[in-house]
Amino acid sequence: MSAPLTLWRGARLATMCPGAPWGLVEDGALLIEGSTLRWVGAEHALPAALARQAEQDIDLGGALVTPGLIDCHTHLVYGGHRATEFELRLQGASYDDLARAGGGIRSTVTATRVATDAQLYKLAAQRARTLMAEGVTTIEVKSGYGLSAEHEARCLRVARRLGRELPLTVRCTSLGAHALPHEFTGRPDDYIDAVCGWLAEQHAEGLVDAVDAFCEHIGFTPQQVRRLFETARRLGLPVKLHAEQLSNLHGAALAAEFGALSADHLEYTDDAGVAAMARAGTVAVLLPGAYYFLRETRLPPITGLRTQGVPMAIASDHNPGSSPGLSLLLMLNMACTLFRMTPEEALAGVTVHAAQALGLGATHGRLQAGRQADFVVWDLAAPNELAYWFGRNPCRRVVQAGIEVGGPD
Ligand code: DI6
Ligand code: FE
Repeated sequence: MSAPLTLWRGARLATMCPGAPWGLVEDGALLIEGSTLRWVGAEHALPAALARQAEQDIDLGGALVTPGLIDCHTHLVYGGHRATEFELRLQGASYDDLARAGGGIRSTVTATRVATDAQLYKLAAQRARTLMAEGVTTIEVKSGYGLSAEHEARCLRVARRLGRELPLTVRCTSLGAHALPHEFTGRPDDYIDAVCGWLAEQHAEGLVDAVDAFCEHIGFTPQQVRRLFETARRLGLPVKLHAEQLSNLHGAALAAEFGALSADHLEYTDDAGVAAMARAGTVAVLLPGAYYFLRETRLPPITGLRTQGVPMAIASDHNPGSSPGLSLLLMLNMACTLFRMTPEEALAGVTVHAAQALGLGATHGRLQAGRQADFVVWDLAAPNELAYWFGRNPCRRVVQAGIEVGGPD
């Protein structure tokens, strides 16, 4: 027996499908069957036979509807916070100095290791719900604050549990190569060997959708990242990389060489890195929250990415050190004001391109028949308003996998 059909109509649809700016459809209708979009288009074109099958008919009175938003780069699972480091940075300490002095990521590792599974889950679920209240229906969650076999697996299990218990699609990324834990001081190559070993175990337990690393002078060298990526390749796992956030180690080109889903940050990426990403079809994930919070002044190569046709995604990078924000809509605004992206590019960055960055490019990120029925009804008339307002939540209703999950709490 087929699932009951629900008709949502009277919508201004920003489908994000090619053909028209924003894929805009006026007087649009969406027909939902189970968790899937059965039909999407202008209401007058909806076949009468299909319309008759709808058990429920919901008129949206002209409201804007977009695909569910996708936050494709977050570090949601951690204990503690770093407000004191924030104060130290305001007094002149640099992010790198704090990291080298044993603070930074490693101080969050200490706080994460002492937290119980229940505490980690509660904190991560609260953060996820804050994102969801603004229309987020899919997130990526990285490990990277456990940095031991036991604690990395614990963080990944918490991430998986979010996907089981919340109305949210969750993709889990293993980021053991985030920083060198104190047990391995002076032995980064041994640490990478250990991370490669854990990866196989995490994968066998079904905890990993992708593998990430922090390629940086305060993280890991391209040679170390290469070894990790070779292990990921042997396990059949896709890769992505924190590349060129603070300096240019040619990480974007390395990621592209491995056919990475995405290379993220990219403030210091050069033309050769952009060209390599374009050839490989690697998505550029831009993180204006980290750029803002670290008071970075060097812009990612937006013009080069645009002219070379590299898809650009936008994400929160939510983490306690460089981007403690939990508003994806604010990231849209910052992508426009700080990075000079267009509002349409910004929305594509949290829908169609974010889906691609998670390997969900065929099923998520657009309002199109056959895709998962994830969409948001906004208290807005035009799609460019999404990037315009900030500090206000215009999310009115959210449907995830065909089920209405509510709007803001
Ligand atoms: N880059 C980032 O922006 C986060 N991780 C990374 O590799 C920051 C992590 C932190 O400071 O806790
Ligand atoms: Fe990050």
